[in-house]
Amino acid sequence: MPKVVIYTTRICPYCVRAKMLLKKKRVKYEERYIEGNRELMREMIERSKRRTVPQIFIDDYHVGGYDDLAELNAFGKLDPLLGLKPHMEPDVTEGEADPT
Ligand SMILES: N[C@@H](CCC(=O)N[C@@H](CS)C(=O)NCC(=O)O)C(=O)O
Repeated sequence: MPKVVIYTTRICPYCVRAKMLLKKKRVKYEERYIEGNRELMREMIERSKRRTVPQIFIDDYHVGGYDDLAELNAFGKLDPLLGLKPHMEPDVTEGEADPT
C-alpha cells in the first residue's frame, strides 16, 4: 500500500474532511502538523508549491487539497492511486426480465 502523507493544522475543516474520506476507505495516513513547525511548513510548501492545508501526497504524487482528493474520488481515480481494489457495482442488467 502506498504511503499517504497529509499536512494539516489543528483547526482546519478541509483537513477534517480529507481525513474522514481516507478513514472511510480505511487508509492509513501519516499526519504532519505544520502549525508552529517551520521545518514542516517549508517542506509542505516546497513539495506542493501551495500554502493552504491540507496538502495530500500519495507516495510522491501530489494530490492537492481536499477538493482535489474529493474530485479524484468522484471520478473513480482515487482508489487505484491508493492501491485499493476497484469497487464492484452490481450488474443492473442481471436478472432483468426479457422484454420480448
Ligand atoms: N480548496 C482547498 C481549501 C483549503 C483551505 O482553504 N484551507 C484553509 C484551512 S481549512 C487554509 O489553509 N487557510 C489559510 C489560507 O487560505 O491561507 C482544499 O480543498 O483543500
